[in-house]
Amino acid sequence: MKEDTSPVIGIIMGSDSDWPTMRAAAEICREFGVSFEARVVSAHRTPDDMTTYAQTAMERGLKVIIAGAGGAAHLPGMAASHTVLPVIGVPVTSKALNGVDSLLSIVQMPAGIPVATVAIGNARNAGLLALQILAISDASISEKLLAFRRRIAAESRSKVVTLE
Ligand code: RP5
Repeated sequence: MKEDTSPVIGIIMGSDSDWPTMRAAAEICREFGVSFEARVVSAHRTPDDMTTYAQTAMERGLKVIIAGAGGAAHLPGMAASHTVLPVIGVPVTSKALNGVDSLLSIVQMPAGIPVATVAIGNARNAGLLALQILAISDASISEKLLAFRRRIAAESRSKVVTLE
């Protein structure tokens, strides 16, 4: 997926193996016409890069960071420790424990350093939450979110269940 210029949403992940999950966050940003960047930044394999990424994110113009990782998923929390930008964590499904390890690694942050954690594998919701944060000060994103909600409400109302 081609990176956008002047990104306002930063999507980072511990490995390229997280991309099949994390691309849903990028896709919803693109659907809404909001610029993003997507990078592999590992808390364990490239810790200095992770630190630099988070420490310079705000001055580069990012408004929200979405961070996904699996297993010993320290990336979202460590990124959050280096910035006051909101960080949304995406627990990626792991081979050994189906992502429960990722979820617990991300959600159990100590007091003072929050990470907004979405459900295991739900990068689309992470993208939507990032857009909702931006919508606080961007009426055009807010209007698109309201239209999106109307659409999913209509889809939900159109569902029919029957007892055969
Ligand atoms: C984590 O380890 C990554 O976020 C990924 O979910 C997991 C496995 O990484 P790879 O071994 O596939 O690179 O750091």
